[in-house]
Amino acid sequence: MAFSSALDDPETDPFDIAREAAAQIAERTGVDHHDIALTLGSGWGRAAELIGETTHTITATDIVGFRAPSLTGHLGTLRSILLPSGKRALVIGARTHYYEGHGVRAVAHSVRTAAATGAKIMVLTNGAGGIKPHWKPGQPVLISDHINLTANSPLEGGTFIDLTDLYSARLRALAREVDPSLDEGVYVQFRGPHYETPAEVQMAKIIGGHIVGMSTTLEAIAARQAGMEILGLSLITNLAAGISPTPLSHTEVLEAGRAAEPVISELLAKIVERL
Ligand code: 8IG
Repeated sequence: MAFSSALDDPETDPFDIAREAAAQIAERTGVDHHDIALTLGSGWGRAAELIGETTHTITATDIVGFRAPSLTGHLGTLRSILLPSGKRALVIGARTHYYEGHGVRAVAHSVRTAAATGAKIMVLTNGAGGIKPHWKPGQPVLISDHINLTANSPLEGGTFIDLTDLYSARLRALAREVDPSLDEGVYVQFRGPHYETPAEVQMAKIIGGHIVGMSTTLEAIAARQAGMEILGLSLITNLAAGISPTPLSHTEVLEAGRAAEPVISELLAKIVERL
């Protein structure tokens, strides 16, 4: 049987594919170990230029298990960056979203690959909708916890993993040393790709959510399984449906991301300096 990705074959072990991907990255870059990894979501892309010196850029689809991103505004590269501290960062500009329908292995692959390169810290960033009414488009917030509404998990079989303090309190405190004004909230992942109805946003609020998005929770679970420490950051590009008086437009979302990009990228670069 032909599979469009090695990950689609149920006989393969996704961790073997991740190790193979990490070996390919080491071969392409000559860097056999990365210390931290960052997934840059909408609005966060410029951070790659600010955190250090990019020594290698790889087209993600050249690495086993990675897929071409389906969306403009999302990069399709992997970069190895030398940080001022001498540490190495792997920057993932190629996120596969759950809503693309390629399954949870495809979603978790970049995180598992990052772990296989040696990364002990996973920084997950995204663009998202805000539920707290005083939040403004363009504002970055820390993810304190999540509610996964995908009804899925990247874990296979009877794998029971504790998710207490999934979004590291230590790393959140460290981010607040850089910017004490950083607010935080519970991230609710919907499947998407449609935005929520106002009623769904009210549900998210009632169950304890503050941020709505279409990524991150499955990646965070996979990162925890891989033993990584996780920092989650959302750029609030829009107030969630019904919180804002105006309907959501993807163009406006991208525009808010672009406008905030220099500021939040600098924030992220300063945080990474301390990791
Ligand atoms: I950017 O309002 C962005 N991504 N689910 N809802 C969801 N995802 C988002 C939103 C939003 N804004």
